[in-house]
Amino acid sequence: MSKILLIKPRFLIPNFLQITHPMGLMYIGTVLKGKGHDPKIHDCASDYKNLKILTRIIGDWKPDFIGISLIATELEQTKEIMKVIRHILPNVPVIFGGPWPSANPEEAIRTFGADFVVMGEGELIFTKLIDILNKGLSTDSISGTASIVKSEVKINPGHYLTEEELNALPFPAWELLDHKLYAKSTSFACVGSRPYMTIVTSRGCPFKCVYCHQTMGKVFRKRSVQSVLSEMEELRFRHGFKEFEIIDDCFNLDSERVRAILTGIRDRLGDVKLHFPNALRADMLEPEDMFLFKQAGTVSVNFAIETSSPRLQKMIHKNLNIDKAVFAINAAVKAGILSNGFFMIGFPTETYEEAYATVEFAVRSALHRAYFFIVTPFAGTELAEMAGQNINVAVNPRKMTYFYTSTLNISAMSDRELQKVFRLAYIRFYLYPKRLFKLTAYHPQIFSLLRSAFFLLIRILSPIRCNA
Ligand code: B12
Ligand code: SF4
Repeated sequence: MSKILLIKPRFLIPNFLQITHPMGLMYIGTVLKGKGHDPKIHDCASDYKNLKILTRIIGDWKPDFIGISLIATELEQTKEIMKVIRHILPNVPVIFGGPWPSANPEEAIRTFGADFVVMGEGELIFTKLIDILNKGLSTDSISGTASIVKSEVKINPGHYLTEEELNALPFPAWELLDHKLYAKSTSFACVGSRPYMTIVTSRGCPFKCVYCHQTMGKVFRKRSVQSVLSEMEELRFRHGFKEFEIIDDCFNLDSERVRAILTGIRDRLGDVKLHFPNALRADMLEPEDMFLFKQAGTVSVNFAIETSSPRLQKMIHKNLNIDKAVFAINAAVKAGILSNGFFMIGFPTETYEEAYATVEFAVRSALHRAYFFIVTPFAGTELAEMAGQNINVAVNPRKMTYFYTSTLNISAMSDRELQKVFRLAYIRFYLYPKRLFKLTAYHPQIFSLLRSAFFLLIRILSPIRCNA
């Protein structure tokens, strides 16, 4: 049995904790436990400023292995975490996993000092790696890993879990988390802090949006309806959770399955609240589906529209049918669901007129809330290639905030035009009396709404650092 510390670095803005349960680590934790290991999860949101708790855990508990799960924005804190680890336990094997290392294994090893990278879904590969390390066997050729072999980074491609393997996984290790941390933080759904649990019912997405890291692969793999409902029943009746956030990349790809899950929730779970913050594919929803969402307890949904321009929809390979999306939004609002939209401004070749048309689309829509983001070409995406820059240098994590991840202007707009349309977007959308009234009436927590308004102001007022 090995003691394995699983660390979740964070990227936060002061006093604004928007975090999600570290699902990847909970899945890895449950498999490790099944193999007789002793895993512990540490979420750095709890000691974000000084990593004091983490330092104590590493010093006192002395794990045999350390795993770190990170996305692109968490690189800066990962550097600090690595300093703490190497200071206290210089020789402990450190394994990186998650979206960023999976896309950048060489940099994870050379620049950040990981001993191994597990690429893609880690449940089976990580457990195998630990087993091989414990037996003292060669780690040079384990598929799905990267490591230094003869002074070179050797990458051994892996494969995604099959649907059968996905369904065979035990439920996530909820017991490894400090639930109070998530209950007091702002969740992905942005409806205020309260106890809730996150659920992943499928993995992978067949679409090919150019800005997406596509970390879960192109094959949609679904958990069985029975498995999803059993997980929710266990959370509801054994652990007392009444609120759930479903964060699949494409929850509504298979309409029949969606209807079966929602009907099951309605009939078997009783009085629960559901949120779909990682967005539903709006043009694949029949308007009448939204009533079933509501009957099952849905409080909020997000729709990722990104742009109203058919030209740009094609260019970014999202190909969203805007007319159908409008039907879905209207149906969701009519059903009494808090409906939010995600929009992106500043795609390559995007003109001021196109960006402004997207803003107008949002303003005229029935959406309660809209989030506008400036397009960020992250390394490893097709968008980064389209933007044609040395993105690892140009997108500087030190200069990012949650709202302004982009430090680049890759559009056809001047920096001034981009800033203008971005600010106008928020002002035009929210300074609309009818919308403000509806938003206040629908929003589940007024305090959280006021806090969002405060951060909205920061968003509008702070300077955007283009080409910094
Ligand atoms: C929840 C979520 C959020 C939450 C929480 C983010 C966080 N810091 O944890 C919120 C809403 C805050 C968020 C925000 C953003 N997000 Co986000 N988000 C997600 C989402 C939808 C789900 C993550 C999840 O739980 N997945 C399910 C679990 C099971 O998968 P997993 O975590 O990847 O874990 C598996 C493997 O990666 C691996 N693994 C993971 N960790 C480890 C560790 C070890 C040791 C090992 C061995 C293996 C391993 O094994 C796990 C099990 O199979 C993903 C999309 C996705 N499908 O994953 C995007 C995603 C992670 N987000 C992404 C991005 C870009 C962002 C933003 C930058 C967006 C923006 N504003 O521009 C912001 C950043 C905000 C911030 N504060 O850092 C990208 C990350 C790309 C990258 N290369 O880093 C993703 C992948 C979306 C995408 N497809 O492009 N996000
Ligand atoms: S629909 Fe979402 S998960 Fe799928 S490719 Fe587009 S951004 Fe990525």
